[in-house]
Amino acid sequence: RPVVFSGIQPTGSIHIGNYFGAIKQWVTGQDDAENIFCLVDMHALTVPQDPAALRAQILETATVLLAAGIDPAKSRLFVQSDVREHGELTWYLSCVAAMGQLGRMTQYKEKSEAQRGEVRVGLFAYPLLMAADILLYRTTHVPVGEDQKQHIELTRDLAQRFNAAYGGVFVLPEPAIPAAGARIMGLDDPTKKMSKSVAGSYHAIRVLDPPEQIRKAVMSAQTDSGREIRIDPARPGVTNLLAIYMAASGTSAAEAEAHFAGARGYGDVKKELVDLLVETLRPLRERYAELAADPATVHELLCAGADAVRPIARATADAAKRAMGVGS
Ligand code: AQP
Repeated sequence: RPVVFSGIQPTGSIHIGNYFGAIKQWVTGQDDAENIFCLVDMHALTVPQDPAALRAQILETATVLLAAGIDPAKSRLFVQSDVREHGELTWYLSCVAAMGQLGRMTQYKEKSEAQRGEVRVGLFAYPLLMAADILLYRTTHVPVGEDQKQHIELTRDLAQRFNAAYGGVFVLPEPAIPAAGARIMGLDDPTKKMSKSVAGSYHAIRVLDPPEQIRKAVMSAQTDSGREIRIDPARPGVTNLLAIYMAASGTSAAEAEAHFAGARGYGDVKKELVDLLVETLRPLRERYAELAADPATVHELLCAGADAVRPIARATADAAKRAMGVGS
C-alpha cells in the first residue's frame, strides 16, 4: 500500500495556492493510501516567528485541514515537533549531505536573500529536515506543488547516498505533482508565487477570507495588456486568473479558454472567478467555524495523530542509528 506524506508550514493563513496545489489532492487521495499529514512547525522556525502567533497558527492550520476534509479516521494528522525523531534523523542526514547540494536549492537562494545579513543555519539545513520528515515514514509518494519538486529530488539523493554507504534503510519517495492548480501566483504580482508569508491584503486569497475580501482581491488582481483571454506565458496576469479558474472549476486549459471565448475583457473573468471562489470555499469556511468553536477537540486529534505515527518514526530512526554504528 502506498504511503503518502505531506507537510504544511503554519507560517500564515492558508491560501488558495496551498489549497488547490496541495490540500485538495490530500483530501481526495485519502482512500487510496496510508496518509500522514504533518504541520511542520520546526520548518516554520527557519524564518523569524512570533511564538504566540505561531502557536495560534498551528491550531488554525490544523483546523483548516480538518475543515477541508482531512479525516482523522483515514489519515494521520500531527505536529512535527511532537515527534522528536524528526530532529534526530535530520542530524544523521546532515552527516551524509554535501554543503553544495543544499546551496543549490532555489527556495534557499530566494529566502536567504530576504534574510540578508543574517542567514540562519536552519534555513540552509531546511531540506534535510524535510527529507527526514519524508524518510521517517517509509513514504512512497509526496504530493506537492511544483515549487517543492527540487526538495523531493534532494530527498531521493540523500536516501540513495545513505543506502549506498550504510545499507538499505530508506525507501525512495516519488513526487506526485497535480496537473491542475500546480502553481498559483500572487494576485498583486503574477510573476511571484502566492505565499502565506507575503504581506499585503491583495497578494493572496486565503481560504477563510470572507466573500467581500475575495471580491476585492480578485478585482484588484494585476492584469496585462491585450484583451484576449488565453494562457500565454508572456501575459502572466491573465494566465494566473485562468489557472485559478481551472483549479476551482476542475476544467482543462482548452475548456477554460473556450469558456471565456466570449468574454469582453478581464472584468468578466474576474467577476465569474469571485463567484466561483466564494462558492467553492463556502463549505470549508462553514465547517471551520464549527470546528474552531471547540479547539480542545482539535488539540486531542493532533495528540492522537502524533501517538499513532511515533512508533513508525522510532523504528526508522533506530534502523538508521544501527546502520551508522551509533548508540549503545
Ligand atoms: N502558490 C502556490 N501554488 C501551488 N501550490 C503551492 N504551495 C504553496 N504555495 C503554492 C504548496 O502548498 C503546500 C504547503 O506549502 P508549505 O506551507 O509547506 O510552504 P510553501 O510552499 O513555502 O508555502 P507558502 O504559502 O509560500 O508559505 P511561506 O510563505 O511560508 O513560504 C506545498 O505542497 C506547496 O507546494
